[in-house]
Amino acid sequence: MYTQGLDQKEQSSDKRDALESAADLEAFQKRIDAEQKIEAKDWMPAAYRRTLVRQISQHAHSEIIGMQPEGNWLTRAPTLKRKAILLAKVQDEAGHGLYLYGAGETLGTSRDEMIADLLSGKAKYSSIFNYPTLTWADMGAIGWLVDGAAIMNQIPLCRCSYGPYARAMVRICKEESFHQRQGFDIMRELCRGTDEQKAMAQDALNRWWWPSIMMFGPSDKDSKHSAQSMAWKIKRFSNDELRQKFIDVTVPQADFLGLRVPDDDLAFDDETGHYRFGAIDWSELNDVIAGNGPCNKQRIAKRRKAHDDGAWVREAAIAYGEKHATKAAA
Ligand code: FAQ
Repeated sequence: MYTQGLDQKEQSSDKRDALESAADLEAFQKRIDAEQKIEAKDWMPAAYRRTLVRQISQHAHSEIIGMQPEGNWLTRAPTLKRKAILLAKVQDEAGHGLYLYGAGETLGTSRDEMIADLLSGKAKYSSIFNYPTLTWADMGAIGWLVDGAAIMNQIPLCRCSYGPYARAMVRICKEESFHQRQGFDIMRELCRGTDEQKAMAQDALNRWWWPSIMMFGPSDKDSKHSAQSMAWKIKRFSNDELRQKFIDVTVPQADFLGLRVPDDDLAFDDETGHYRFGAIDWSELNDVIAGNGPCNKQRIAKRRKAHDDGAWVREAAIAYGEKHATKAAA
């Protein structure tokens, strides 16, 4: 359905880069600067296409791998209502993965290729999903902080220059907003509960705070893709700008809950109107991205097994398609 760009894949990316004329590149940038949406069949620089396939596929992989930490609690949710809400949320993440693979396919890379890159370890997914979910309060912290960070990053993506990605993000953001609220609601209930429940909420905040602010990616000075992605209006804000917005919005929410953000240097700066915060341990982010986080191996092993276990479904779908194609041809 979405593979109309596949015909543009025949030449190698180097050849395509070399064939691009200065006039084509200039005309393309003019369209971007005029806020015109780029659509699947439009001409685009090969590097723009590669950047989008990289980002959209990594985004899709994050949604799919991101089902695991919360999926771990589906059978242990404290009430039937909480279980139903969590189940709906985890299913939404699967849907997000599918819309995003669909958006990626419009650029001429098939879903099978994108998934192969995830399973081989070539493609990344968000660092945040390599941390364990130890208590029920982690379901609250993930919804509140991880979905909260995801929304902060993804609302500007609704204005991304590439039409199919921008449009996919609209529905995703609406669903992420529900996810964030259900997480905050879990935290609020725990914080109004017994001392033990409040301590559980605090412990979850302690463990998820720093990984959540690392989700926004390396600092601007180390972000190799930001300058070009912002010039192409794929990214509308830099990693540091979004991180700061998230901190500014989230610290008052922690205050409302009566929880302490685990950062001794956190302080509101009256002059700038923003929170100042402590040094981020970039070595932790680099380690997790390099595959050495607490759960990287477990997450990818589980994904590979799920993929292998689903082989019969893909085979059956192909056989069914072939049967109908033969009938139609006859
Ligand atoms: N983890 O030059 P930059 C969600 C990589 S969805 C792992 O700054 P860029 C919903 C980056 O890929 C969460 N790798 O890169 C949910 C690049 O490596 P590469 C996912 C990271 O692309 C909630 C290198 O570092 N959201 O949470 C990370 O300009 C709950 C250099 O970095 C998206 O994917 C990281 N945190 O900016 C689901 C949003 N950060 O590719 C379930 C779309 C950076 O050269 C449960 N993506 N890297 O090998 C983006 O906005 C951007 O791609 C950034 C990175 C901001 C993530």
